[in-house]
Amino acid sequence: MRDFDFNNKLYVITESSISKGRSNEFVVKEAIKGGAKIIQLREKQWDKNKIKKEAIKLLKICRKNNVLFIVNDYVDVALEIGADGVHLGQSDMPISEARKICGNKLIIGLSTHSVEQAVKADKEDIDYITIGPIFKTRVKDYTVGTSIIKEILKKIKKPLIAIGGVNKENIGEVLKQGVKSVAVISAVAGTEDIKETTSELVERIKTQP
Ligand code: TZP
Ligand code: MG
Repeated sequence: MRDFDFNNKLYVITESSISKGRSNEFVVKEAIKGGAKIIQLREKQWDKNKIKKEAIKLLKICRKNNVLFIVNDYVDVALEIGADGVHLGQSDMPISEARKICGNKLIIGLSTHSVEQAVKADKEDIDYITIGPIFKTRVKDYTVGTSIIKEILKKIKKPLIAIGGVNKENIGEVLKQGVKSVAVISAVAGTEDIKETTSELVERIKTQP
């Protein structure tokens, strides 16, 4: 799976607390119907056991639909259930340690929040890099803006994915900076018509400038 093509993809991340009472299974199924090609389970308030159980269910849905499935934070859970990858942040375990644990069995993605972090991440044994929050979002108290994307793209080789406050209204500004893929939580999980919104975002990514 480490040869997955991260270009021109919509990456949908779960967050059950903003999903209007709908289950992650429902959100994921609808997002996949709309054309999402990467799904991440990200539940910061849940314990590991609950995450593992949920991950098994979501992995099954993703497998059936040939969609990539990534677990946030837990390398061991991702490995145990046979997920495609794990997503780590700047304060999670070092990439070298994570890679030692999983070998080439998992894709590793890393969150970055500055040019410096992205350039450093590009030298690590990882498969994609996220940059954000581009716009204002619930989970962080700062933004990095859109122009950082262009700056980072000049300096790195690994696939870059923009995240943070991206939605139907502003995705054009993000894609204009040259990034090929975008990750969203609330734009999909928090919208009424998940399938329709996903397919609009996917269409914008496919037809980006
Ligand atoms: N990392 C940077 S911004 C963000 C994460 C996990 C949250 C993105 O959520 P939303 O709802 O798409 O702004
Ligand atoms: Mg983390």
